[in-house]
Amino acid sequence: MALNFMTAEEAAQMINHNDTFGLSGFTAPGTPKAIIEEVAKRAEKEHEAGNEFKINVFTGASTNDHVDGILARTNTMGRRAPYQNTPDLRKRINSHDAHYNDRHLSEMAQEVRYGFYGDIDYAIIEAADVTPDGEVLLGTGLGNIPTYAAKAKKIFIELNEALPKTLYGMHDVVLLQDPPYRREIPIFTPSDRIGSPTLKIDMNKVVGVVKTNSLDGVKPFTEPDEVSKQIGSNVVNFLLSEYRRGRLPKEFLPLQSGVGNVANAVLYDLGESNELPKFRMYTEVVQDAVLELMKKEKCVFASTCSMTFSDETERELFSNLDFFHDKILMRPAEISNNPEVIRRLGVIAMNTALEADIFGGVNSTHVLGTRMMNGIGGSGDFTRNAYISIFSCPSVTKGGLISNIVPMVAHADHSEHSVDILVTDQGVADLRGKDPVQRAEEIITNCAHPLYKELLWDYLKLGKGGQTPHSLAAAFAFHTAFAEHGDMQKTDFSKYC
Ligand code: 0RQ
Repeated sequence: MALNFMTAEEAAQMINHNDTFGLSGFTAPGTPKAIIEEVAKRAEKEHEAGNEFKINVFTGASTNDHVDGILARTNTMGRRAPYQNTPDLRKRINSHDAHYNDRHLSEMAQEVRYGFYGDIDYAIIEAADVTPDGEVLLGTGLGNIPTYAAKAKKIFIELNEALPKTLYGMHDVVLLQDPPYRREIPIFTPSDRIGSPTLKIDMNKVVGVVKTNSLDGVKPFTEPDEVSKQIGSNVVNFLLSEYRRGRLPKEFLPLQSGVGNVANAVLYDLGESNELPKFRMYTEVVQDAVLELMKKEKCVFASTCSMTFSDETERELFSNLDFFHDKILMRPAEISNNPEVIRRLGVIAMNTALEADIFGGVNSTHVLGTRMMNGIGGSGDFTRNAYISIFSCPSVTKGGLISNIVPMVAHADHSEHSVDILVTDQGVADLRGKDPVQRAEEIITNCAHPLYKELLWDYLKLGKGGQTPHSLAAAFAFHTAFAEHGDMQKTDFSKYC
């Protein structure tokens, strides 16, 4: 079948108010870059004419400014799932202009197939290549595109000429059967392939192909600050000590690492250690540090959903693809983040908290309990099923006005049942095998900032019994002190005694 080339503007003219899109990609990589931007421009005109015009967007994870940024600024985002991380969309979500359903990333595809999200009107697939009979070579991030392409009534392809066709062989495309027909996922080591190098689509559904030519626009990392470096070094020392004590197998175990500067710093530090063996990753994103570790032959393989490299690193990858080709395999989110596989492989999970409480609960999503930051992302998929689950965060933020160790988290994403290790710049709390009071002692001693230790000890004394001795009246005293005085150090527990 001949490909029907069109401009992004022509594609946008086909869209109606309240249409639902399933987009390829996971973070910026693999996310379409042209059509949605034109839809947003069209929406602006519709809004000026007094017409309602919004679209609903489902993805693999966060996107890029061509999607979440521009749709938020033009107030064109209706429903959104399962994850986002842009400041503009964050504002729309917190003001209820956009309806955001923050979901575990491993579950989104199956829930769309189960029909929980209604119909998908359009899938947009970013492709490096497409054959007339419907074999799509995907780009640098997959997300949930196998499901969106299968469920969508119509498909657009964004053929990105910046993507080399030599990416062929770096994808492992799978569409799971749903219960009661779901079978085991036969991945026994991160490099096991179970699917196809291309995505097969029904060409009868393809209504247009739009050419683009652009890299993903991921910004390079800034040099980690002293606090991030200290957290990174604490995580690495913890892993080393586990390894020396024989609590990790001598072959080591696959790593998952979240996104951001701390995660990147941890990986660089791991590369510096001569004691740790070569390792593999079973993760959802690989960042710049991973490519460096591969060059040093410290990281020998990464299974991921996306290659979230800065443009500079992406260029380096593309010009040395022969070297990296067999070291990275990209899979759909329901495989990269699959609980069954994570549990089987014994993944060591490293994620970031906004705040943690003295009993081990973690808040990763809601600033001061109410304002959405980004979303749970894949952190729950990995945390709940990991061999060891590590959370890290700075001990204080906003120059010490906020303690990230609090009496009770103001929003619970990960419960104490799933969190094994907490790391701050102050040190490491090992929560394994401890009861709630023992955990509190460990966390206050090792992770709390000196500015807040006494207050946290005072809180622990307030509880009137029970296995987890909270004082329900005072549990949010840190947060209310910040709301009233702009400083958690102004917490006054005397009124609760
Ligand atoms: O505010 O932007 O005004 O400076 O929150 O804080 O320390 O820069 O944190 O960028 O590492 O992100 C948890 C959000 C951490 C992220 C989170 C303020 C702080 C700052 C950001 P400013 P930092 P990071 C893999 C796995 C969930 C998803 C996930 C995240 C801003 O890691 O979204 O893990 N995780 N996915 O000042 C009030 C506190 C605060 C606070 C920090 N306790 N109270 N404000 N801040 N702590 C990826 C995928 O799934 C794709």
